[in-house]
Amino acid sequence: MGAMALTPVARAEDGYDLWLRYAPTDAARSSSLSAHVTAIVATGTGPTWAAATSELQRGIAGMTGTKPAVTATIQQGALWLATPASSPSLPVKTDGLGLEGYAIRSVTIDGKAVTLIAANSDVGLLHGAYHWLRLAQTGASLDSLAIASAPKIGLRMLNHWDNLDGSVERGYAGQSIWDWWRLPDYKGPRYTDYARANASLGINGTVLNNVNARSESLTAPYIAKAAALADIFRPYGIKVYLSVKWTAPMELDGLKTADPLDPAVAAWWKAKADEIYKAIPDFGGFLVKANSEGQPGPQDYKRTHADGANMLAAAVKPHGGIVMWRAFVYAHDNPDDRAKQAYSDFKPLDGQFADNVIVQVKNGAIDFQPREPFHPLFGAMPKTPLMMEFQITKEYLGQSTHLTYLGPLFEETLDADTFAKGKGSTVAKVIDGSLEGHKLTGIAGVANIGVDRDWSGSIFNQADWYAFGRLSWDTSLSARDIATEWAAQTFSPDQKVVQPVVMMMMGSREAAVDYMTPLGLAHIMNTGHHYGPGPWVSELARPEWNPVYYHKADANGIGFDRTKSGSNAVSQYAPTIAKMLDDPKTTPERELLWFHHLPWDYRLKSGDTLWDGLIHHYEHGVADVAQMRATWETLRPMVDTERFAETETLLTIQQREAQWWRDACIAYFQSVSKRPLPAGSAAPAHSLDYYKALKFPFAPGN
Ligand code: GCW
Repeated sequence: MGAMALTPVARAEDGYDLWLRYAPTDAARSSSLSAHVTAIVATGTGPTWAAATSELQRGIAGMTGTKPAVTATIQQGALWLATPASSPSLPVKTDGLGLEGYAIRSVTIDGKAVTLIAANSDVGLLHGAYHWLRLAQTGASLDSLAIASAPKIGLRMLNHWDNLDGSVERGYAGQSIWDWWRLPDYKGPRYTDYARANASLGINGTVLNNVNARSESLTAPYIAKAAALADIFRPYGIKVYLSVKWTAPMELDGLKTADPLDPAVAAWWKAKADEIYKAIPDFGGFLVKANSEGQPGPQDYKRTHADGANMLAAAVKPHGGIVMWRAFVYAHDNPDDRAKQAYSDFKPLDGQFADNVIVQVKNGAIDFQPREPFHPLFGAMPKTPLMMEFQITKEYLGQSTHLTYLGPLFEETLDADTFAKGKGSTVAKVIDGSLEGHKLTGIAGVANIGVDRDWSGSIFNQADWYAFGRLSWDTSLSARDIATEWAAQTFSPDQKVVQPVVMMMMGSREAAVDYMTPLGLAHIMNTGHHYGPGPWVSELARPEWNPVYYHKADANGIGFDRTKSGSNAVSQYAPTIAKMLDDPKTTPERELLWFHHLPWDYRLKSGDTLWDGLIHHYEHGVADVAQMRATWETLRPMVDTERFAETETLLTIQQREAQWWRDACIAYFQSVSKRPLPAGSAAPAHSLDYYKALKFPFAPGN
């Protein structure tokens, strides 16, 4: 018998490692990496230094098979970590890097070539270490490095909509990763891995609990649990924040009121803040959803959002804390266009907020749709710091089954020009504070994280967490470049893998727009769970919960008239934009039906009538998904079995459901337009009644 081949232990590619896989590289790359890290030179001490050096060791060991030593002496080919405190004779300047940025430089010290990672703080070094590892994993050159990087936005946050019972509102990746029941004692390894993943992107804050908050999270046992998490995250530069319920003083301690101007209420919050800061000295502050979707708030006491925010802000101010006050408000007794209500409520309050309050505004004025015009509050409250709220979890974009990469959505919003101070007043400049000179700046993403082994419900959903983090650090990055580096780290730096993956990702969001809500349509998803089509839904108690409210399709046409002769939502934008959006001819077609109600015979730029064009968009969406599937199939030999098969199956679901969206929407719109389908378009597979009868009582995340 000949020698038996040893079966290699299969590398588990179940997605747990995210983009920090540090997979073995080929021999040439491996020896180049080893030559660039003959040792890690580190003279600082403490948990953040340990996190940085052990991450570098883990990364190099994974990629090359050899773990470099950590030493205090510089040698040829070393990777040298240094702050002005650890190395007083630092050969590079660190001014301009702030407390979180870093420089990476190829330098020669005493005749020895080394790669220096320099920063003003330990956390800056950690960020620099992750940047270097990104270069290493993506196959970039490690020679002649001259990198300097610092974030422009101060607060780069995840918002968890996680409930104390372990469920996650709009979560599609399993239960909450916070094991509230066994905290503060049991601190599983996932918490550290969560911190590593976030630190690798520069995310520096996390709101642990749902904005639909329970007051129990402010009780002593839960403060202790939050403190345990804060202790784990601290070395990674991540602060903990909590969502608060407005009526907590009444619910927890029997106060008669939650009126923000009542001194007893203010005193309660002050004492509560003191209690929290005793347990978590670097606690970040509060996030508040008030007077929105049934949540209590200051308006219940005839006070304004500013009254409420400022009272809380005073409570955390002595400790350096902040208040993030959400502008996601619309009221059941307000008959005005829902898209206008946040602006109407908040714009008059500009200038009234305390200096440690930041108003958190969703990217669009309705609710995280596949496409929305940027929120009119951006650029409209010059005296108030505004932070962005994106949704990473894909409530309206196919949840954890559809591949819809959100990078292009984030990028489109950040690059949108508000014209608030003339051309070039982008949303990115509003939120990084540069447009109006604000120091308090922030961006938040509603997390898509759960206990699923792959964290995010699918491998490709991880890219949305990644893209959010990267753009938070640097809003000028392109969605394409981010997809490219994500694909290289997640699958392989081989261009034969990266290019097709990036192609799939970059077209995926527009495909979803096309098969769900083309030409500026919005919110025609089925009710409650928001999964699948429901353009016919019209029976819900509140008008603005019904899809028919949003599309207004009838025998004559379709779309929501937000022009001067309609709801006049256009007037909430700067005059240049308002004028452009008031006329369908100058409105970008991708937002056409968001702003205009148009006859079915309206001519699109393609020459199609609106009716025919709508059908064609639905069909493009379906065809694009078929193309994505075909592209993925070409990758079969190059992607590990487990992750290949998952994506293959999910794309099969997506194609079937894109077809479902197309057929159900066409069946419905045809029932109102009474028009024939354009030549070559197939009739829906089933009757409208069939689609209406589909029910999903146990859809996740609801
Ligand atoms: O529209 C919605 C979601 C809710 C969410 C709300 C919000 C947390 O469907 O689940 O509640 O937005 O952002 O407050």
